[in-house]
Formats: sequence, structure tokens, C-alpha cells
Amino acid sequence: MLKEKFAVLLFFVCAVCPCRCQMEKVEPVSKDYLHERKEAKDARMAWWRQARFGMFIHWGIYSVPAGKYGDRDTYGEWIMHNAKIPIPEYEKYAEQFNPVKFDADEWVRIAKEAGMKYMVITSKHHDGFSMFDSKVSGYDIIDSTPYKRDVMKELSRACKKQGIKFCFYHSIMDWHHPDAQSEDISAYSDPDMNTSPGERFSKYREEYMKPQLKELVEQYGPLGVMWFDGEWIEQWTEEQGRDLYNYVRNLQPDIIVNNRVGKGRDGMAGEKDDPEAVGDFGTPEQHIPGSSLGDVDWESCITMNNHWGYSAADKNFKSADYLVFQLVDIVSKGGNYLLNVGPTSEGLIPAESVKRLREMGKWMDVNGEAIYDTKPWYTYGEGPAQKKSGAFGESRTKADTAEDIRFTRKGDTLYAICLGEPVKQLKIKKLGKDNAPGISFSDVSMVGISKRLNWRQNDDGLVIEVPDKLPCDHAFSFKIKLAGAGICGWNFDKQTEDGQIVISAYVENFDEMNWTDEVHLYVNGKRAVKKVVALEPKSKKKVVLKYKLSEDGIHDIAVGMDSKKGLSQQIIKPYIDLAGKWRFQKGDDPGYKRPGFDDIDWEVVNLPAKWENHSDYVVDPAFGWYRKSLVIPSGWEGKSIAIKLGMVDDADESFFNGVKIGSGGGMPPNHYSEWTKLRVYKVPARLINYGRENIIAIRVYDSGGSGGLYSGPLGPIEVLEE
Ligand code: FHN
Repeated sequence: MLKEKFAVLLFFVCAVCPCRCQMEKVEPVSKDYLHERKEAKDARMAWWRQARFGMFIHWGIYSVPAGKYGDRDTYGEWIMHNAKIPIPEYEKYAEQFNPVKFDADEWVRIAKEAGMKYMVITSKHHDGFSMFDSKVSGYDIIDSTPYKRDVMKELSRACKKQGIKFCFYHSIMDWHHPDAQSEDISAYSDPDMNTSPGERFSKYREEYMKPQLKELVEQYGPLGVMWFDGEWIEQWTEEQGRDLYNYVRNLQPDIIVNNRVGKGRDGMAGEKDDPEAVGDFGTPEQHIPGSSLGDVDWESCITMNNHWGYSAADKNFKSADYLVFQLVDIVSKGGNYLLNVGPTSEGLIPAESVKRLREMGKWMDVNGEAIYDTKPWYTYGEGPAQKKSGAFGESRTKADTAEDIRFTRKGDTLYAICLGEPVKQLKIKKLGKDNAPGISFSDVSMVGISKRLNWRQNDDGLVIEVPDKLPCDHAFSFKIKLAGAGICGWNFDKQTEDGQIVISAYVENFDEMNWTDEVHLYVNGKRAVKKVVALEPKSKKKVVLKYKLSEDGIHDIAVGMDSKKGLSQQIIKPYIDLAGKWRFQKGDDPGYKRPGFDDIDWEVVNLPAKWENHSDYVVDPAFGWYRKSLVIPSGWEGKSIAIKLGMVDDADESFFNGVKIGSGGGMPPNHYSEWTKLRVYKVPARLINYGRENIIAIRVYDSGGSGGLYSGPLGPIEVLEE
């Protein structure tokens, strides 16, 4: 308070003093937003959680070379770094950047008609070029290009006019700013310019990055989201992230900031399970989590082809069918879908992207209610595709049979979205009396068709009569009114070292009267645990069931009520997790795979952490051999096992007791498909020493030496029937 009084006094003194002395600017007291109350965060995030679908735009002067440099045309927005283009030469692209065909209203209309509710555009990518009017930098669209128009002003206005939330992407890493250089990011030919440890970086942060963020908020705000990136550089820390988070929230208190403001992202999976990590939502990249992340806010950002920035030669576009599938899969798991476009240097969104967005828009016009403002159901879905390849991030496999279902819910309305064309009848297994004991339905219809549908709930599924003519393509949403009370779903949470299993059963009462009943845990078909549960009208509860498994081997567990026990799940005892301590050695030697090889003085590393921290695009310490010894219980005698290795970039060769069990990638790998491929290798029983030590040896190597990425999951070992 005193400080403000002094400032006002000083103002009057100087206002009249001819010397026009430098007025001491009184910085407003900055508020701490790192410990925000849940209600306040919920209110701030509400629009974002309802939106579910946004447009990501990677646009910059890298669209001028459009992926081509020298004899390679596979570059994208990283062309300056990957083609090692010296700064003076790269700056020339700005002089050629003249997007005369740019039409802000058209871009926003394309996003809006696709069903997107917000737009996140690159204000500055890693190349350091500012695509907005910055007084802090001359390396921007106004001062360095012949175009000289403030495209961000036009876009923010068009978004406002059309009711789309305008948001910015901003890169912390900056290859162009002399104070942001570092050993591994050295773009200047003059070696002195390439080292800016500590103090020079903080100068970049305080005197360049923060002032630019202020310009973005003040010149184009209010903004929806500030989407940071490039946080993996060693100069950046979680502490700086917390400070920057507060700085941006103080500029605009209701802005949303992603977790890449700090170090909360773990590689491409996007989310460290550290609730303290700064940032409002997780950011899986080119990846869709295998299941719902509960009430964690997350958003998958995904390219339409293989590049974020415009790369003329890259025609590897995903189909509209696949894009609709990704949207439904993501929303059924409680996430947002940020789908990318890479406009040309003329200012056009590529025709292939526009065509697919239009197709998605037609689908959203019919099915939007099953997407917007929905929450995940207790289980995200069912169907063969799920079994076939686990998480869907890894490849272009698509769930597309009529048995592949995704669920979303809005209050006591459940949407069952069918990912393949149902003919005559559709059976939803997870809504059968067995699988959802006590739960019933009062009405079933199809989104896009007004008339009510005939249905019956059998023990093994809810069977719906499907109309002959379907209201749309790609995926089909059934609207189901929930009634009754009972078990909506259950989840195997964990198994402790000593074999105690912990299961959560989700019980809900959709009716207007009180409800009481028993929830049972069945182990190998026998009732092992029972719990009495009472629920008031329209309420729900999580019921935790615990049981100690005695025998080693495969156990069937199921949760149910009065002898109605639904889908069972196999639990393997003991639980052998491959995550954890492994021995690591760089380099390559054929002896490294041999079971008897003495690896005692190899480095002990933690997996997958060592790999996940490897996601910084530099050639790297993570390539080499990994070995782990493990005892396979004699209780599994004669059984083959499956080993899950997650996603390796670009290539791996894996051995069990010295025998090759699988490999992914290879030379030259098509790294855009390989690094998203989940490795699951089978080990036939004949290779296994039951009750004794076995050795897994993995060689992880890279193709172009231009770095790579990796993320879990790793294990647990699965026991196969045969
Ligand atoms: O390096 C960037 C990449 O160019 C692109 O911007 C993506 C989008 O999420 N993020 C970084 C890679 O994680």
C-alpha cells in the first residue's frame, strides 16, 4: 500500500518536472497461482474441458523451404537444426515469407466447421522467428518479411468474431537468440556466441521471452491457452517453469498453461505422474494413452501427416476415418484432441487437411453431443482392436469393427460410439446384466436419428436394433439413458509383492430411491470377498476390494453382485515388472546378449526413466545395450510369456537367454512409424529356465543419429496360455 502511495507522489513530482526523468514503473504485486483452489481451477478449465477438440497450427518461415534442403525433402519445422542451416542463411527465408493468400476468417471458418472450439498457433517456434508484431525483436513478421501484416491480430479478431478461443504456442528453446544458445543448441558459427550458460540464459528469459509473452497477452488477448514447448533443454528447470507459470497467470489470471511450462512432461507420453509438476494439463504427443487417466486433464497433440510444419513432399496423411477414430478414442479416455495443420508459405492450409477437416465437421455436426462437454465412463470401451494392440498411439491400426465401442457420458446419459458399421443389431458386452450387474436402461436411441430404438439387456450384453439407414459415416453414436443401480465397471489397481491384489469397483445409483446391496470379488470362479454398499438416490461410490492370492500362476478374477459376475480378468502371480533397475553399456559387442556375460561393472540405470528423459532430440546417451536378469517362477512351468518394451526409437534388437525374440525399426528405418510402435515380444516356453535365472538383453540404437524418443509402458511380463 505504502509503495503505491509513493509511486503516485513520485508521478506528480516528475509529471511537472521537465527532466522527464525515468518514471520508476511500479510492478503490480504478483499473485501466487501455484496453489490455486480446486473450485477456481475447475471454473477456469471449464471451457477447455467442454471443448475437447482444437486446431494446432505450426506456421513459420520454415514453410518457405517446405521441408527441402540439399537433396533431402523430408524436413519440417526442424529444418534449421536438422539440416544445420547457419543463421544468416536461415534468416533469408524471412525475406521470402509473403503469405499473400492468407485469410484469417477462412482459417477460423475451417476450424469451426470441423467442430474445433479453440486454435493454438505458433507465435514463435524453436527457430526463434516471431510470427507476431514484437517490439522486443526485429526478427519478426513485421520487420523481417515483405508481408508486414500482423497475422496474429487478424486471427485473434477472426476467432473472437466466430466464437473460437485464440491460443498461442511459444517455444522456450530458441536457436536464434544469442543468449539462448547452449552446447547442444549452437546455431552461431562464432563459438563465443554459442555458450550462454546460466546468466545469459536468464537474461534471455527475463529480457526477451517474458516481455514477448507480455506482448502476446496484451496485444492479442484475452488468450485461451499459453502452450509452451522446447522445455527439455538443460538450461530450463522446473523452478523456472513455476516462475513462468505465475508470470503468465499474473498477465492474465484466467489463462490456461500446459505442463511444458515446466519439466512435467515425460517424453511423448506427456505426463509424469507427479501431481506437483507445474502446468494445467498433460501433453501426450503423437500418442494416445492406453486407458483413461482418471480426472487428470490431458490433451493429445497429433499431426495429420508426419510433420508439424509444412513439408511439401509429405503426403502421408491419415484418413478422415482414422482422425475421427482418434478423436473418439481420446475423448472416451477423458482427453482433448489438438489436431495439427501446417500451412504453406503462401498462407494456405493444405488441401489434404481442409478435405479431412470438412469430413470431420460433417461427423461432428451429427455426433457433437457425444463429444463436447462429456466425461469418460468407467471403462473407455471394448472390442477386438483393443486387444490386438493395446494402446492406440503406436500405429495406424484403427478400431473399426462394429464390436469396437468407445464410451462417453453426460450425466445419466451414456454414449456408446461404434467404430465400425453395425448392421441390424449391435451388442455392447460391457452393458450386459453380467458385466454391469444392477444397471439398466430406460431409453435407447441413435444420435442423428429421432426415433427410439428397440433394445433388450441380456446377461452377456445390451442388444440394440440398428436402423437400416445410418445418419453419418466413420462412427455411430448410440444414446443410452442409464437407470437402476449397480456396478458400472471395475479396475484391477495393483498387486503387492506378497500377492495381495487391490480392485476398485465403481457403483452408481441412477434411480430416485435409496439402494443397498452386496458387491462380490470372485477369484477363479469362487466368491472370495463381499462388501455391503448403500447409496442415496443419484449418487455413486468407489468400493475397494482386497484379496491375497496364494498360488503362483494365472488367476481369473471378476467383480459382481448376487452371482452375476461379469467379464473376468487374468492376474498373474507373481507380478514381474520390467520397469526398474537394468544394467546398461554403451557401444556394441555381440557378446553382450549372451546369458553368461559378466555385466557386473555395467552402469545401473532405471527404466523406462532413462529412456523417457532421452526425449531431447540430441544424439544421445541412451543408445547401447540393456540387460536384466529375472527368475521365472516354476509355477509357470511350460507357459510362454510376453514381454512389453513400450516404444523405442528408432530401432531395437531383443534377446532372451541369448536367443533373438524380436526387433523393431532397422536401417534405414521409416522412423515415423517405428518409434510409435509398441514392442511386445513373445518368449516360447522352450527358451525359459523356470525357477532359475534368465537374461533379457536389448540393444537400442538410432538411425540418423539425430536423436530420438522413447516412452513406456515396460512390462509386467504376461503369461500366455500356451
Ligand atoms: O520439437 C517440437 C515439434 O517441432 C513440435 O512443435 C511438437 C508439437 O508438440 N513439439 C516438439 C516436440 O516435442
